[in-house]
Amino acid sequence: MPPESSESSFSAESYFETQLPPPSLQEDISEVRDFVRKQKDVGRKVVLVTSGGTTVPLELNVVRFLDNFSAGTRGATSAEYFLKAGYAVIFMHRQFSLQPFSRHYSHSTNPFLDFLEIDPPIHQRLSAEMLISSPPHITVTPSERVDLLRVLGTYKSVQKSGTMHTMTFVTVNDYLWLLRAVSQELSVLGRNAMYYLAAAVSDFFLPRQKMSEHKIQSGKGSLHIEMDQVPKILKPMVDEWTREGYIVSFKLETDPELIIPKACTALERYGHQVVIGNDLNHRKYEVVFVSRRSAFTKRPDDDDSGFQIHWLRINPSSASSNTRAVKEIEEDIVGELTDRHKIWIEAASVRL
Ligand code: PAZ
Repeated sequence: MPPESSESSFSAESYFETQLPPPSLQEDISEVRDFVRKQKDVGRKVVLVTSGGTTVPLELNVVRFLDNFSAGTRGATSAEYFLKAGYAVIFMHRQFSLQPFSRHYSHSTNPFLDFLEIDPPIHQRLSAEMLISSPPHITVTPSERVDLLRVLGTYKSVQKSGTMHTMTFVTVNDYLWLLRAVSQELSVLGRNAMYYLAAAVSDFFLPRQKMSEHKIQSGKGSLHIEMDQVPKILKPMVDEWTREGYIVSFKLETDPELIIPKACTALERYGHQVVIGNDLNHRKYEVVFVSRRSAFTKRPDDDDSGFQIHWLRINPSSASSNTRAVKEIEEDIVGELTDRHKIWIEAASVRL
């Protein structure tokens, strides 16, 4: 039997009334405001990409916390494809999770020290004197140069154009406060804003009023913690925080049978534009787009249900978890979304 969960005692409103904002919130907001204004001035579309997992602290002076599996691959990879498609990107990610561009040289899968060479080769420790008097050159292993130049070149040009703004969260509380604030700032762009919510956000949390101030002590047998449900923020996001933005949420399941029904329920309940469903073990090569059917998004293969179901698949053997994957499914996800977003923007002018 799955564990039972009781009704959430927090609405989004009561959550923000009772839980404290992260200390840097005001600073973060003013940086985002500046970034959004610059993009608005040049008429660039902006996407907020959320990425990585959230923690749930168990103590106020936090020693222990719950976490989840997400490395931030989906978000970091998608951000690169959005930039390539001409969007400006607000990359809101879990601290230390993967980031666009540097993800190609992740310390665990492709450590950059492994393809740097000392020229001329030196096989001993370099003394401080040598480093100052005749420092050797550092070169890149020839077989790695093309890839590195491609990544580095794009990274530098994104930096120069100022089209990516990065911000970090750690806890689910940081995430919720930031998401609300960034959404409100982005709402000035109306339909030119997209929200791509790929972060793996905890469904449960411990309100600060129920947290122990200090490290939870052992010695009293097993530990029982009752968590509250994190408020469903997609509803206020659609109704209050954003104005006509294009909102894409993700639904992760481990039981594939649940993906489409749960995506449909979410669309009915919250009224946003797309749910992208994915199964934990197949997420690198298979996702499903679920959306409400409309005259603007109708496809020839649609059935008569109120929902449009569209699978995106790539060859599993080309979608290795290695950073040198031949093909990344995020390229197709972003391609599909940017097409849909364009139709969404054009639909507004048709209605006028
Ligand atoms: O970060 P990652 O690439 O390892 O995983 C991506 C993902 C599975 C977290 C994302 O595709 C997703 O489904 N996010 C939403 C998860 C959820 O809260 O249902």
